[in-house]
Amino acid sequence: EVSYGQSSRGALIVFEGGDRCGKTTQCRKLVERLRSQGVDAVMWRFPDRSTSIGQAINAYLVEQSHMDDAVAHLLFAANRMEKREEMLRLLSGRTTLVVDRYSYSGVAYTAAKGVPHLSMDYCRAVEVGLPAADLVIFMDMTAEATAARGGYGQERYEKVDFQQKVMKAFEALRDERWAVIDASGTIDDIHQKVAAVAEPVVQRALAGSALGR
Ligand code: DGP
Ligand code: NA
Ligand code: NA
Repeated sequence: EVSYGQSSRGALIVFEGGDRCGKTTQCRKLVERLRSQGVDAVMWRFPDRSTSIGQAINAYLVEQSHMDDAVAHLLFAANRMEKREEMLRLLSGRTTLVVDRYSYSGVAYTAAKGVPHLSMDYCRAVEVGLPAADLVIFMDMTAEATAARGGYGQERYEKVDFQQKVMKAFEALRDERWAVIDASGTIDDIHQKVAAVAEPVVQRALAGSALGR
């Protein structure tokens, strides 16, 4: 993980959670809110399916292709790494990045597969060098509850038993930068909770004070 010292910069805010937890909606609403306050903010998502690596990932997710688990893991990581320089450039230029999934998904989804040679430590190792998140907003919802949502089951990982393992893996990754938010409420209630944890982090980054919360 890269640290940026104490100069004024944008914040890196990451949303994580299981599939269909509502992250994407909340990312959009947070970016809108920050912009309305005059904060330069953009939304990104990983995997970024627009790059050539992202297209290979998309084919894998929609089950048009098979890949060895390690290869899939490395491609997801490479898809973040190919954005590394741009992320650092934007953050140091005081743009706040609101990112729909990041390295935590990288570790949790692969670790949930239970492949012996793909340990959590191995999974983490290939993420080294990416900018560290200032805040991780974890959208907490059970695998059973998300499975009841529309469109569920269309992609490779959208299966209840697998999502339960993903949620366990996420639990093992939690640290002091995480804010766990109940994702079963209304869109507006969740948004208020998100804003309450995100705004101070953004202001601190822009003010150039110490990282984190
Ligand atoms: P989304 O577009 O947010 O629904 O993500 C697509 C799927 O890819 C979702 O099931 C989560 C999974 N995913 C996201 N990042 C990674 C990663 O780095 N590694 C693995 N194995 N899966 C990931
Ligand atoms: Na999904
Ligand atoms: Na999503």
